[in-house]
Amino acid sequence: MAILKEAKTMEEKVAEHYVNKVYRTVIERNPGESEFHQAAREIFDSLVPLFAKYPHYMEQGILERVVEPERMIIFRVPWVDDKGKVQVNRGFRVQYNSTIGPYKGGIRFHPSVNASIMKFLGFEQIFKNALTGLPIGGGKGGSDFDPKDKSEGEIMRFIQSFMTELYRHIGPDIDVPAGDIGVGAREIGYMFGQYKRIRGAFEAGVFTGKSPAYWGSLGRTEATGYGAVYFAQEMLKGRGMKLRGQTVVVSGSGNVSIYAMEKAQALGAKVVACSDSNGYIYDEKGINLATIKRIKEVERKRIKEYVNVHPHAKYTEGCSGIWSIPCDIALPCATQNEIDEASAKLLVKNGVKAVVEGANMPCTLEAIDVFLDNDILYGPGKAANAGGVAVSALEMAQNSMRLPWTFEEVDRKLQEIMKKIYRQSMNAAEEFGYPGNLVIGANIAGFKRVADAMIVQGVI
Ligand code: NDP
Ligand code: 2IT
Repeated sequence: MAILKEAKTMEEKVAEHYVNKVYRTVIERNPGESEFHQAAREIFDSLVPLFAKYPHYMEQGILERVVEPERMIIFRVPWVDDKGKVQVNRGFRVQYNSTIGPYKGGIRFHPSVNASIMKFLGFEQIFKNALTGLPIGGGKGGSDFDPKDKSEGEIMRFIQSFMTELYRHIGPDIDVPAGDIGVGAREIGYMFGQYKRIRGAFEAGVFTGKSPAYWGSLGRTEATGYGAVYFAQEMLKGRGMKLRGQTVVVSGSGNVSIYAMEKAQALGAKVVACSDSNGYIYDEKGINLATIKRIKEVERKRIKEYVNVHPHAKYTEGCSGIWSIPCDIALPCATQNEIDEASAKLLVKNGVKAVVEGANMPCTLEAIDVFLDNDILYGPGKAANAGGVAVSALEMAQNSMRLPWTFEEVDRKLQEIMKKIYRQSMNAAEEFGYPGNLVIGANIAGFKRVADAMIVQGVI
């Protein structure tokens, strides 16, 4: 067992035996899908104390049901590149769980996308969405399309082809996609345009993360990064600490990273490093965010350009070295498994106080163990990065009302939601005998909400 060191009581031993049995089925049914196995292992281990106290969840077979996606759609995406050559990518949508709302979750465009990554993200999304307290089920989608070396025209044509299949599976009350790695407001715009054209109806609520020009929510762009920092603030407060004056390292330089850096800086922290998939920059004077935004959001170039403008800063090739920079707070905001056991040990050795996940599953199970064993504050992604999908749900609410809220109103609601997720997770951790353990707390709180709703809906 990784998260839960050892079952303490007889009831926990019974529950442990049960989750291990279900876990073996997951491995057999999904051979070779290591990311999915990892996400399942973390959640399953966390649920042992819940099942020990409330065995009816085991009797109702909730775990067996919830780990199996309601459906998974895999489709061909043919398109023509700028040279006139036919290209074929693979598209995915995992419609994981619709117990408490329409399937909801982002779309990822990255060459690594496969069934394992889709399922790990979709499975996590169910419990993350439940934690927000808003009416959204869990889903995820994407493609192995790599937007990086593509022209604007190629990206649009690819998306139009992608949507020509996906449109039949989604809808404002069915499945509501949004962005993730490689998908931002530009890509959502092309998806929405094609959906509207095929569907012949203006259904604003079918996507979130839209441009505010056509009823996207103000504050959605900032929501995941801001939310992660609000969550970090609550964690620090719990130990009598503040964000002000802390040194922060943020991996990535995409949507989540940029707005995590913006909020951390606004609250008085010093952000000294960020990265992309090629390397990282260290700026001991503090990262100049205007430069990062220009390079990444406007010019869509590589992070190493930063040192051309700020020659005192240092660029290093390779990603994992960023975790060797001493910091008080680490915010992994790039991708899965970016902090392994060795990086975790290095962070601890260098005095890290809190690790808060802006990305989904950025820490390996071994890394999480290192943080928990050393009593480092550890904020798991499904709680800490839930601000993005929470504001997505607020976007759906505004679209249903056909009325927009101000940025301030959305931001105020986001802060309340992040505080509530923190409190809920801490309370569950305490109630089930693991005080302060936010992994166990967040997983139990999220799972319980979905499981209770599944029970009252019958065997579904
Ligand atoms: P973006 O595409 O905007 O940015 C991703 C960043 O991570 C880029 O800097 C990218 O570098 C880097 N990156 C991506 N893949 C890798 C890799 N394999 N190795 C190293 N670096 C990599 O994505 P987001 O900011 O939206 O997403 C970041 C993370 O946050 C993901 O885990 C996502 O699932 C999660 N998340 C996103 C939410 C959202 O609202 N967008 C909500 C909740 C979680 P490069 O430019 O070189 O590719
Ligand atoms: O991982 C995530 O929570 C997201 N990519 C955001 C999903 C959403 O529907 O806003």
